[in-house]
This record gives sequence, C-alpha cells and structure tokens, in this order.
Amino acid sequence: MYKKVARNSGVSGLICIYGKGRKEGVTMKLLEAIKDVKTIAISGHVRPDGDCVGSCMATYHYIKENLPEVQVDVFLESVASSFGMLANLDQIHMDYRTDIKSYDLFLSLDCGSADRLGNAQPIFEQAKETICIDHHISNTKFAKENYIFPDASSTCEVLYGLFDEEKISLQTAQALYLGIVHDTGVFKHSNTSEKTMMIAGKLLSKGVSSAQIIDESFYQKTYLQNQILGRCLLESFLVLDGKCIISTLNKKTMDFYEVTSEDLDGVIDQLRVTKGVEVAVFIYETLPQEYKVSMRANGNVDVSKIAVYFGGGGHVKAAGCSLKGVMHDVINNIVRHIDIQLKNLETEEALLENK
Ligand SMILES: [Mn+2]
Repeated sequence: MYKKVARNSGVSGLICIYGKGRKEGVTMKLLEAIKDVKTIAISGHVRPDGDCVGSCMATYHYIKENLPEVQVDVFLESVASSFGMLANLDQIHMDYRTDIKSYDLFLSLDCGSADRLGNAQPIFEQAKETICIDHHISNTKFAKENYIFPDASSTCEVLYGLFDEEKISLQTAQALYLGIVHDTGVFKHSNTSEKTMMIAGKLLSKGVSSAQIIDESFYQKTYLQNQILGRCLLESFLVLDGKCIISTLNKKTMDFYEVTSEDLDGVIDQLRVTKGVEVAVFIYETLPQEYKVSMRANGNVDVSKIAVYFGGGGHVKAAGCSLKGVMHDVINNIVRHIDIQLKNLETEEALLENK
C-alpha cells in the first residue's frame, strides 16, 4: 500500500529500531510513506503529555496541509488547557467516535505499547496498515512498521526528521516545539542533544512563539497552584544535616485550597533546588492515612531503591511510592532509608580517599 524509503531523513546518527530487528539509519519520509493512503487515524498514549499532543497535532497539521485530500482524524483523551496555544485542538476526537470502520493507516505516536493507546486501541486493530513512531526504548514494536529512535529527546524530534523541512508550517512547528520543550524539561534533561537544539533552532526560524509555549505549557500556574506551592515551601523542614528537605500536605489542607493532586506537580521540583539538599521528599495524603511519596535526588542517593523497597518505582533521581499509616511514621521510614544511603556513600568516599 505504501513504500518504505530507506534514506537519510535528517535523523541519521540516531539508532532506529525497525520492525523486529535492529537496523541503523533505516527511516522514511512520512509523505512518501502515506502517499497512497486515503484515511489516516492518529493517536498517542493515554493521559497525553506535551510530546504526545505535540506529535499528534504536528502530524495532523503536516498531513492536512501537504495532502489536503487525505482524511486525517486525531484520537486522544482530553488535552491539558496548558497546551491551548496549539491550533485545531477542537478537531481532536476525544470521544473516540468515527464513521470510518477501518482506516487505511493508523499512526501511533509517542506510545510504547498497544494497550497504552487506550480507547484508540480498537481503531488501531481495525486499521489496514499501522506505523509506530516513538522514542521510548521500552517500545514493544507493536505496529507493522516501527520507527523507534531511543536516542531522540522526544517523538517530536523524531518527527522533524521524517518531515520535509520546507513543508513544515508555523502550526506544525509550534506543535513540534511544544513536544521537544516538554520532554526535555525546557532543554534541561540529559536527553537534550546538540541535534535537539539544532532542531529547536530550525523551528524558531519558522516563527515559533518560544516564550509563550515555554511559559504557558511549562511554568504557568493557577493562583491556587501557586498558593499551595507557597504553603508547601513554608511548611517544609530540613533533616539529616540539611541534606534532606521534606514537605507534607494533608487532605484537609488540600480541600481548604480546593486543589487536587494535579495541582501539586511543581512542588517536589522546587523543593529539590534548595541549596545543599541531596534528597527532596514530598508527601501528600491521598486517602485517610494513605500517602503518596515523591522523591528527587541531586546527589548520589538512589531514590528508586527506596521507592521499590516500599512497593513503588521510578528512576534513580526521581521516584515515588504510596504508604499507609500515620504521617509521622511515613516520614521516619523514608528518612531512615535516605540516612542509610547517605552514610554508605560517606563510607565509600572515605575508603576511596584513604586508598
Ligand atoms: Mn515523548
């Protein structure tokens, strides 16, 4: 139905996992890959983040503008209002309804496995052809064709290479930029490469509103979110000689400020940047005597070990778990584990120095 084109697409230098095998530099140009297709469904993962929404909307605009005769439908769960600067979000089928029984092609973007497509999974399964474009190393390669670039910062970065640069409109560029900004934590995470910055630069030259996208999708907070952040900072305290900062929030206070867990997103990050702190811990009550614990590490403490010990998970420098009981005990349990790791690290350092 459509042809694979193996040639340099601008994403060379990245390893692409294609199909079941691993081939280097195998890639395609999207417009060539879809040139005989009449109907396309696009979707990404459940609870779509900036990269997911950016990928889907960039691809939607890119195809609509360059192949206007093709019918393109985007299926996603509700999109955060902070991504509201993107055009045509009202075109997304958030109810997952469509008159088309079987799309010629399903494009899965930024989604690691078929079940993560959520309500779009049946549409994926009914489609005649399927292509998966992603950057998650854990991608299960569930489509007929899979273009997985684990070294790319974001799916939007991958897409930039699959698009023809001169055919990228401002609308498309805005969406790509949002995705890159979001998955790199505003060009800060270690996945930000020279290539990422070069692509961001190219998008800027298209006229992307960089400050607006960064502020509105990343830093902007509602008044209530700022209030609760202030409260959490005000009530935070230092332990372990200032190496650990802790803040807690109970349900009563959350109800008083009328905030939900989603309003607490930035609290742990602000705690983490406290000078001298190696581990930041934020604990909030989800149900009576049930707590969500978030941890961030600056130094060499492995917070994922602590999270896993208590039945949670995450990464070395960012992890979380849920605990039950009395807040006081929760704090003590977590702090004890941090203390053990800090002491072990100190011992290791001392041994190295004496060598
Ligand atoms: Mn992503």
